[in-house]
Amino acid sequence: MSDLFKKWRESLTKTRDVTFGKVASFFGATEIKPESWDQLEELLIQADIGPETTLALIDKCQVQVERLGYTRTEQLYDLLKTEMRGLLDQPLEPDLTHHPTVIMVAGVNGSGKTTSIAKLAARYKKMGKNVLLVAADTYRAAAIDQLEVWANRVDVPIITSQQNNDPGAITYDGIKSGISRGMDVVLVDTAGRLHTRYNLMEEIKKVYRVADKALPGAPHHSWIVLDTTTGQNALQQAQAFGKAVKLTGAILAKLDSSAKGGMAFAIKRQLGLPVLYAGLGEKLDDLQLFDRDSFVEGIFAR
Ligand SMILES: Nc1nc2c(ncn2[C@@H]2O[C@H](COP(=O)(O)OP(=O)(O)O)[C@@H](O)[C@H]2O)c(=O)[nH]1
Ligand SMILES: [Mg+2]
Repeated sequence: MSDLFKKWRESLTKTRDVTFGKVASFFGATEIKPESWDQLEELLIQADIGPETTLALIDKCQVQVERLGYTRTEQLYDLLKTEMRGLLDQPLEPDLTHHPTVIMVAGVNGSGKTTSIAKLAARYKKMGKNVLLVAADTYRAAAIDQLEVWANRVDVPIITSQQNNDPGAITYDGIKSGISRGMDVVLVDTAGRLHTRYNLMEEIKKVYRVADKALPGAPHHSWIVLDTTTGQNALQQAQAFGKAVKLTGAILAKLDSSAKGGMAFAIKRQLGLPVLYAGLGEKLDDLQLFDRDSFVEGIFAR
């Protein structure tokens, strides 16, 4: 077993123990009966896959079971895993060839934005990139301090301002500074906001417009950080953000402390967003490119 897969498996312990372990134990030397489908449906919904995605999965499996003439639930197990893998992405490292490549990171308060940015900074620095952090979360002084602490730890420069300064202005300055200092990657930490607050959602639109003014085409990537411990709720947040600004990917934070990792299966289908990275812990090197094989094996592995 590779170290990386071990890491995934370990991080998915809660999701496996609380939900997918039950799904796994449904399968065995038993016959597929009409009521088996209802049972499976209930288990998958309980596993936070969401009703819509669950029904789509069940439909696909039913078609295949018919076609292949399967009669036992253990035969259905592999089918289900294959269909589940098909709902997920196997992303490559995102394109970082713009100079600088501007990445905006959004999400609700506490979802894991700042921590994920620190991990991304460490990751890109390790790849040899010059990384600049921009603290555009100007609502809370603590948020600026928190990013500064991370910048010191990762040893990358940071652009900050006073609390309550205009987040658009700091984003503009940050990107301009990234250009003049010849940075490869500029990571912008935006203020956490409730997706239901109209004014704040208008403000984030403005921050995006300002980024494009500072560097036409920016942001090149716009990622939403989703707290996987909130399960299906996180999808509604992403939908609201997606209406305000153009998102290009999702980061799943806190998979290691969530029992609701099943929400990952609904993201591409329902939001049309690839899952790019997963937070598998609180340490700097705990952010990994999303890996669908490790994910599916990890949630079921006994
Ligand atoms: N276990 C775990 N904790 C995380 C992960 N990502 C973030 N956190 C924790 O979640 C909390 C909120 O994170 P923060 O980055 O401040 O969220 P923000 O408000 O969106 O910027 C902090 O205590 C982080 O340590 C993760 O992948 N795993
Ligand atoms: Mg933050």
